[in-house]
Amino acid sequence: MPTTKFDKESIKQSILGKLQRYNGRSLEDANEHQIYHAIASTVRDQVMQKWAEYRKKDKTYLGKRLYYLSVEFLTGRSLMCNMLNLCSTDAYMEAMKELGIDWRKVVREEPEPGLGNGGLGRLAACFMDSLSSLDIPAMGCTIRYEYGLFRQKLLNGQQVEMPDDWLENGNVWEVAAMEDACEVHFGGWVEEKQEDDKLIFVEHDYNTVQAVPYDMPIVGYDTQTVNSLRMWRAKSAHSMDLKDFNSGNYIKAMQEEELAAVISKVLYPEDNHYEGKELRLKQHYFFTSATLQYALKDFKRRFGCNFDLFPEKVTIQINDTHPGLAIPELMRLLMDQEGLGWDEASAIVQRTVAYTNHTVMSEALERWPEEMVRKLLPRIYMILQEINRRVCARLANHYHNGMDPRIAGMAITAYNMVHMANLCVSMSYSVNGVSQLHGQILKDKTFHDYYEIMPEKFSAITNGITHRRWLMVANPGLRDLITETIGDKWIREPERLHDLLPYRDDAAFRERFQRIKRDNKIAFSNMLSARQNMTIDPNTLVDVQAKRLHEYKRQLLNALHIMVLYNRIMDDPSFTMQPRTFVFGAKASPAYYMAKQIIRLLLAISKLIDKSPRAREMLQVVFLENYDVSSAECLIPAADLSEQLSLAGKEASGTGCMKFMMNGAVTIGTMDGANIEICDQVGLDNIYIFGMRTNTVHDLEREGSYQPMHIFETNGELRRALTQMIDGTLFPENAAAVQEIYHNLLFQDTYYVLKDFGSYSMAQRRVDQDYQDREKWLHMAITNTACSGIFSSDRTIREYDDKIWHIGSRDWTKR
Ligand code: 26Q
Repeated sequence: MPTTKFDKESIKQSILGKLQRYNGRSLEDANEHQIYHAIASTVRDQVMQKWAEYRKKDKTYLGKRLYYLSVEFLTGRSLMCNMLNLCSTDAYMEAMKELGIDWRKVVREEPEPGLGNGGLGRLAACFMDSLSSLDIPAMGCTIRYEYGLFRQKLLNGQQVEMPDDWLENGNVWEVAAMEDACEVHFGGWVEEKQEDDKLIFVEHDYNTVQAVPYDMPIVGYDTQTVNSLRMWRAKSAHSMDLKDFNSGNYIKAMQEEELAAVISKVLYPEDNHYEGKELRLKQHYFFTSATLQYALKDFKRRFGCNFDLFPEKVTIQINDTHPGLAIPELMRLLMDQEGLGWDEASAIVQRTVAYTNHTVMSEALERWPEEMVRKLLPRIYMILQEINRRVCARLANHYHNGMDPRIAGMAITAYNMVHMANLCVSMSYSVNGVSQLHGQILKDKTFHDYYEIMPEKFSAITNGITHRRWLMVANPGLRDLITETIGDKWIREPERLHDLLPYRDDAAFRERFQRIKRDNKIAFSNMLSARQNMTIDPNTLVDVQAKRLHEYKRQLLNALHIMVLYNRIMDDPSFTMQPRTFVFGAKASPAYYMAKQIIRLLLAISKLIDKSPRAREMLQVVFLENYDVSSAECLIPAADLSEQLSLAGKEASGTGCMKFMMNGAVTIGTMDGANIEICDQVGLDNIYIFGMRTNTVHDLEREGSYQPMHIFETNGELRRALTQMIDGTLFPENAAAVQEIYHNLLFQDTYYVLKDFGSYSMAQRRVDQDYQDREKWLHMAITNTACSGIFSSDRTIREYDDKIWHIGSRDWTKR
């Protein structure tokens, strides 16, 4: 098959042709959505051609494959990244220009697949981009949620959730793979019977759900690889037939369809928080089981029943514990379907599954009531019990004491709960943390007892972000400046961004760097004006905190600091400061009351400042509605200051911090997660570090004697800002609106906001002074971009491959 050409002229013809064929329209009377669809379909043709070529070669591939299982993939829009990775951006840009199409308007028409909450889901998406770009054969596996993360509206000073019907107008980037549809079973009971000296297990009376995969192509940057992101959709296993219809079972059949389809209906909006909902357990088992059935089928196609080879040919990386049922499910398939014994099956699993932990917050640790698991997944439950029995027996043996108190903490089932993290640690061959500090905390605290027994399993691999989306696509101005300055080698080897370091002192380079930042602020302001009817002043310092709303991330530190600035301005007519625009982007989980209260507080602060012309000269607070991947791509390149305020020891890594840094924002942050490594890269002169260190926090937590009231009593500025939450200053109509925040901070302050406030406020003073020294600030900003290469997810994926997977890049010269 000849390769179709995708030069400017053929692109133009293709776009016009598609408009005519799909819509019966010429360009002049097509709307933006129709034009988007025509362009996306043209790009899609090119992707499909590559995909077909890749698949053909992949059929004969006999090496190892990665399955990356994650309950979330926050991919963001695909159009621009696909153009980039196909190396067609220039041709498309010229074609669009000649057709008089404004690409910025077209891009906006693509619905964003919001199939994730935050960091964990976005990490999975960055990993897919890097895997394909490094020619590593991999499949991402997840759920095709009909509704992604809710759309956030701000109404009457509060967050309101709306459904995210992202599939409403179809999805150009997916293809159903009916040939790989399979069945997943729930409920029923298990018969144990003897068959030729062998105990076998037969499942009865279960409910069947059909799992249908939809594949999304993941194109590598200038490579031949097109991996797939496989999204499983649940539907009823029984198709309705005429008999049902006539016998009055039509309604029943419809109800069955509804019951099955609900499994892939909606993404749970909880981030870093666990709730033991049965439907969620169903979701986890549903996509894990479907994925493993497929992995086994593909293995058998390649190697028959030679299961000894399985761990050499398949690696299953589980993104947190959510797909942890892969462990008992693989055992079930190997034993009940393939006839292997327990020991063989268990040995295979323990050489195949690798686990990444993403949080040390106890409220996020996944635990399921045993009774729920037993009822919903009876065979899986039996296997879990047997795993538990063997693990505990081994521990008893190890401690020479069956009653050792450590055993209960390490057991898979204890106190009527199934403890997923313990299952994953005990049965995986690798357990990794997502930053150096986090990896250390896993060893010292979270999984300390396991670490003592099996230290070789543990590692720390610092997260990364794809510099293709987060720099090349999101910030074309900076991308071009970099390439003009140091050539284009940095694209394949992002650590070469270091070559920019000497240009920190080059006046012409600085000037252009500053100009690009300013243009990005204007572009952000334009987006704001279109979306929320607001603008920002591009001459101000743009100070951004954008991430999920959570108490441990301490948006409250930022809020209190803004109130302190407001009071200084209002109290002292001679007070001046560098004018600042504070931007917040954050969704709160709908059931997380405190988080929603904090949004109310931020909106009230914004309103208070807007009312005062004097304060508005120096301050503006913007709450960006519905923060998502697309708005992040516009916001992050506009930022001067990146707020990373988590309590030390709580943010496993953070990845937003890396995106800001790469785009030339300077970080103000605690010694937590990846901030520490950013600090290692840029040095203390190019970052604002404040607050307690992890060991101090841990000491305070142990002592339990922290009294935030003492700080309230001694710090007047802070006391005033806190009091304004409840004295009618912020909420004139309802002074008690956010009183829980006030009380919490004064009497509890679980995340030591008051404790760290003084240090934060001092760091902010330095920011204010330094920003006014333009040369100094630019020097810092450029240093941040120049040192950000190590945070490319290409480095992260190489590390996973070297330390955990051992797959290697595909060598396209061999079969
Ligand atoms: C728990 C139990 C049952 C069901 C769901 C959950 C659940 C869901 C989402 C638990 C946690 C999450 C999300 C976690 C998350 O996003 N963690 C972030 O992961 C990033 C990538 O490694 C890190 O950079 C962040 O520090 C971490 O907070």
